[in-house]
Amino acid sequence: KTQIASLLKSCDLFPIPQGLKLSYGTAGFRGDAKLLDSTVYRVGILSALRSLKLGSATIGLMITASHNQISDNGIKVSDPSGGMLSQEWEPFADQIANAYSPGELVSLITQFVEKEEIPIGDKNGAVVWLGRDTRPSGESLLRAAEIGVSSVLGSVAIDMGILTTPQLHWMVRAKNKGLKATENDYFENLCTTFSCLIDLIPNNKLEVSKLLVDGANGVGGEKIEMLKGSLKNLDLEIRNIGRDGGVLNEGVGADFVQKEKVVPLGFGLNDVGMRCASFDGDADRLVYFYVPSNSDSEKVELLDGDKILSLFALFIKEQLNALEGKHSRLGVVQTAYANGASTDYLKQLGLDVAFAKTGVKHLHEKAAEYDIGIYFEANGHGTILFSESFLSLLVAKQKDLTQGSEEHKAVSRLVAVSNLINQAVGDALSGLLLVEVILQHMGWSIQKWNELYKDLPSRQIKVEVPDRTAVVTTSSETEALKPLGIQDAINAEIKKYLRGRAFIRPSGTEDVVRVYAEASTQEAVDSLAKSVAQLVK
Ligand code: NG1
Ligand code: ZN
Repeated sequence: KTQIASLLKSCDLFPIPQGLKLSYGTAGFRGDAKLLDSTVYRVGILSALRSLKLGSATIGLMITASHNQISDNGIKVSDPSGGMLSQEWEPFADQIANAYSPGELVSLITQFVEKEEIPIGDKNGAVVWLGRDTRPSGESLLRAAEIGVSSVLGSVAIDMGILTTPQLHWMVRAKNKGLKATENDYFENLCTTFSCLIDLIPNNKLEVSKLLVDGANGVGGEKIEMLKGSLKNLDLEIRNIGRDGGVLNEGVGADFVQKEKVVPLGFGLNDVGMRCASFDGDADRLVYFYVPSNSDSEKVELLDGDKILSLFALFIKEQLNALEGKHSRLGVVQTAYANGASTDYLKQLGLDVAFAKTGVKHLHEKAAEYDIGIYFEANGHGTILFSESFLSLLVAKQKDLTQGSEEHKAVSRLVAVSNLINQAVGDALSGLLLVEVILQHMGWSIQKWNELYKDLPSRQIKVEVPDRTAVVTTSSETEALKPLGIQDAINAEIKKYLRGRAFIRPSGTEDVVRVYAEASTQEAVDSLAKSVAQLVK
């Protein structure tokens, strides 16, 4: 009864806006920040319940809308493992986010608590760590989340301040493993493991050229700036840190560079040939690019998530090849948005290439099936997962082998990579450090790395439609089942083009239907994408 009274009281503070309809989607709830108080408050309640259900394990709650415009915001939940909220709880998240009256909300919660046998009022309460990106709306939304958490009896919400999404996931994971879990520990871990990998580079005499970083005017630029002084063998120049009037994600950031394939603001012809990296608004995506030397326009050569994946795969494979004994299972995971040329390249390397649905929760799950699973979305979100059992094997080997032997070095590199790279979720900071180490290891420039394979010309278009749920796809997302007949029409278009490929899919984060197309030339692919978009309209 006290619990119900507490919920009813706090619920009145956050009335749900008229007509609001939200879905947990590919990456939590997102929308216009002004409409999200009630949603964030309710997800606060959910995360407290999740913690109670899992024996008071620490849950993370991140307030961000990633690469979306600054006036948007959103919320996503990190499970104790540091991964995304278990998909089994998503329907409950949808229900409570959309519950219209306080009465309905409380009754949904009561039913769910009973069904899941969640121990409310036990000695140990819930623990929820809250983080937010640099959006101005973040602070008041964070307060709403705190009130949501605290309205579940005995629960504590801890404000961890402004963080990148992957930092919060990393901290939650570390905390639940009983490891050091502050932001400082996160930074320290990056520095030590990076330096360890640098020391393992064979005859490293390379003069390292400067790396230019586009911080998307968001939290990632700020954080890498804090790290900058402590990184040996890396010369960084960070732009778009969000001072000097730059606006978050506006003409800057990984999403912009990947979709438009032009330089972000603050970069231009003066930077010809330089190695550049771009983060998204919450620093869980990373892409690289350079301005080609023959350029007289804003166009860049893009090295996207697929190319980062290929670089990582090549390096990991090289280390695994140096190991004797047990055959290890290395797999890579992509989505339908992966460039066809990257898939061909990875297969030709002899790798096991698996496909997952869009959204990291799907890729992560698949990658966890391997000893080492590398996953990346083309947009630059990805990481490398090491299975617990394979990692213990490596650690044991590292102790047994003779120091200084090639095999010992290879094992040490793999162990260091497992510590450097964020095991919870894609992380632009740790991803950048790994790319930099590998390029130094190989002695490669960004241009040389880009030559691994040549992207097939591709085009992505967003189509605004009255109801995006009218598009229903197969589980692989590459064929549309509804509207009836549309797939036949798409197939007929594809047939007209050499190496043509195209598919449509409703976005899980924006109110649009996405069209993706590939073909042998840019003119061809633009025309293919356009005609498919016409079919959607
Ligand atoms: P949607 O809007 O569902 O396509 C987008 C990205 C996903 C993922 C999420 C979360 C594409 C095609 N889709 O999802 O890969 O990153 O945002 O940020 O890039
Ligand atoms: Zn993001």
